[in-house]
Amino acid sequence: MASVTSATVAIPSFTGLKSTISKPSAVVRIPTKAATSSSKLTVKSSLKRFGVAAVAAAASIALAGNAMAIDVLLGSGEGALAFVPNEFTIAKGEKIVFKNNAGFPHNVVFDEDEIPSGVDASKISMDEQDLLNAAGETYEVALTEPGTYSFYCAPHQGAGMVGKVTVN
Ligand SMILES: [Cu+2]
Repeated sequence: MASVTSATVAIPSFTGLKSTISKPSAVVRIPTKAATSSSKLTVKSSLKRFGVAAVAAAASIALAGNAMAIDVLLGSGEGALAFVPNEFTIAKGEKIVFKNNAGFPHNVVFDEDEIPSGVDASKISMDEQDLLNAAGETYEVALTEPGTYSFYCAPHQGAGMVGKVTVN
């Protein structure tokens, strides 16, 4: 039971961030309704603590493996021109994998006016002209400077395809 609990604590931090795309396998494996609702409480409290103890959470994420990454879908399953999730928090150095999903072409451009000072937007962005044209194509980036970054999809910025990531 102890190991199950720690698994549900570790995964929800990412389940929350990954939003709809992640498969909550840890929850699925729990057999009873009572266990499921208690694991939801665990999820809630761990997410709350995530903000308060961001440093500790980031440390445990780092310990969990250097291959940690968050997936962000380009285009929602319902066909909306949006990043899913469009607002999330990650540990510095954690990889963001933008995955072309629907409504493409898309791309990922960081707003040079809304990233931490000293960060070169062109080094973390796709070229405005560069587009992901096929389902499953990805663009990966790791942000190493803590702060808040805004990004958008150049073809769909006017349609509201924008996002924000906080790096701790
Ligand atoms: Cu787009």
